[in-house]
Amino acid sequence: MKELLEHQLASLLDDIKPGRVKEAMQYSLLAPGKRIRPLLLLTVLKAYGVDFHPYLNQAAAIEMIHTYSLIHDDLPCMDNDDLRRGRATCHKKFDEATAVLAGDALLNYAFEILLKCEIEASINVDLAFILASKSGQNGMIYGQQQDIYFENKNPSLEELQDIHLHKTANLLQVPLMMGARIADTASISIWEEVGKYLGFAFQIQDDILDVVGNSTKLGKEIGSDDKLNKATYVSIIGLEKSRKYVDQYYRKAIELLYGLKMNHGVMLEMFEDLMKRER
Ligand code: GRG
Repeated sequence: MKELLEHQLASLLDDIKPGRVKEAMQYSLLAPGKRIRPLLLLTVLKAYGVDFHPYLNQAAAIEMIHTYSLIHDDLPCMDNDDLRRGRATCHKKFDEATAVLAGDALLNYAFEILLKCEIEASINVDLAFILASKSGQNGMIYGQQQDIYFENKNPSLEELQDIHLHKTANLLQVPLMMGARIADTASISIWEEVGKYLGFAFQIQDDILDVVGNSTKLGKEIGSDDKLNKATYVSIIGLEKSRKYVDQYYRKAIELLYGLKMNHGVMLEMFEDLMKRER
């Protein structure tokens, strides 16, 4: 599944006009990311017994939006990071203008690809709507805004959770909701809920790894939250309680999965990998 996706990501960029922006798009998109979001879509389809092969472009579109967000998040005007996915960040490898444009280009190209897919038009529109709304100013971008706003401040756990919902969970909800729209439309809101808890767990795990993780395995510098004076679950309630929250949120997501008519084992396998993640 992952190899097919990697191949699709690379070949989709063949059609881009040559130049530094294309090189930067290739550099960041084809870097060794975990591909969690696109694999979640393909895994949901598999769990419902739907052939995932016709949906590789939808999966690739989600990864493009995710990669654009990482490129912009690393810029000096945001988190100012030097390392991402084990490599120099896009603006370090190229320059800031090229990195901004590569992010913008991936954002637009994601929708080009999605809208060109030859599937039923009403499903296509719904998939594009899910991706646009969850990654826009009512979703991921709002989360980024709040994340920046709360630097050097002391947010409450509720405020922190609101950041996590938008910055992280919203884009993890996308593949689950897209998969549901394709395979089991009536369950979209349950999958949205699954994505919310998955996102909460995933972000707290990320904050834990930023303190106790291994920079080589993670492919990025650790201690970045501390450097930017960002409050996290770990800084507010400590490591042990944060680990309990991770466990609790994964459990809530998994409980919801059992209420759905599909092959639970396929989905659980992926969730178990995520629970054990070290990067
Ligand atoms: C629109 C100007 C503009 C910026 C958008 C929203 C945003 C910038 C950035 C958010 C990026 C971010 C750090 C989100 C938190 C979620 C998270 C833990 C991302 C890392 O995801 P992984 O671990 O990364 O799946 P890989 O590299 O494996 O894909």
